[in-house]
Amino acid sequence: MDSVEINDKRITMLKGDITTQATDAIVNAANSTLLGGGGVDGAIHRAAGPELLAECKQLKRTLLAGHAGLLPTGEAVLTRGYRLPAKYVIHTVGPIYKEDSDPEQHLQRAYENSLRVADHNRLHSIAFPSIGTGAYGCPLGWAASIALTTIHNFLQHPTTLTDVRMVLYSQHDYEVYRAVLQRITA
Ligand code: AR6
Repeated sequence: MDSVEINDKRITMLKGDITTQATDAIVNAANSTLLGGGGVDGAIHRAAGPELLAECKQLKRTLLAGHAGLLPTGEAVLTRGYRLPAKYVIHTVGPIYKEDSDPEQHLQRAYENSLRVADHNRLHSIAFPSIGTGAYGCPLGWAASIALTTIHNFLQHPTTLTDVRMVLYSQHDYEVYRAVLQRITA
């Protein structure tokens, strides 16, 4: 199943590069430093241009000053999208699977807080990558189940969001997410 409708809202699975999505926001699977990195984080910073890193540095000095300039695992912050087709980037941090004290709760919070930030800013569309399943080593099926259950539950309540996309980078990831969507909405 590629998509599911909940009231007048839709969750869609896509295979591709999240930096090409023209949604109100795309989500970045960042690390706590917010200074960029590899994987989807690197791709988003390259496509957005240097202004994105400058805004992240400013957030570290202001909003995140009380946390030593770090974004805690499971939290989410918003910046502009600069040269991206998306208007905003919501940066969140997934759990490092083998090191985290409670990876399930932290991955769930990463999705939920990203959705909350989008709703708070009255956004209508958002695209997520598969948070935590690259460098951070989260098992794919486990992460897909948490991701899609959290999104599905969030859309049961009133929200400005009507279009939530999961953008999977490989055919294998896409197929796993599709199967999990089918299972949780059966
Ligand atoms: N579009 C969509 N998905 C992508 C793209 C893209 N352009 N590029 C990679 N992916 P990862 P994590 C997929 O490692 O596990 C960074 O260095 C990728 O195939 O990007 O949360 C950060 O700075 C995988 O399925 O994120 C952190 O240090 C998924 O995105 C750390 O990695 C997530 O893989 C975060 O690790």
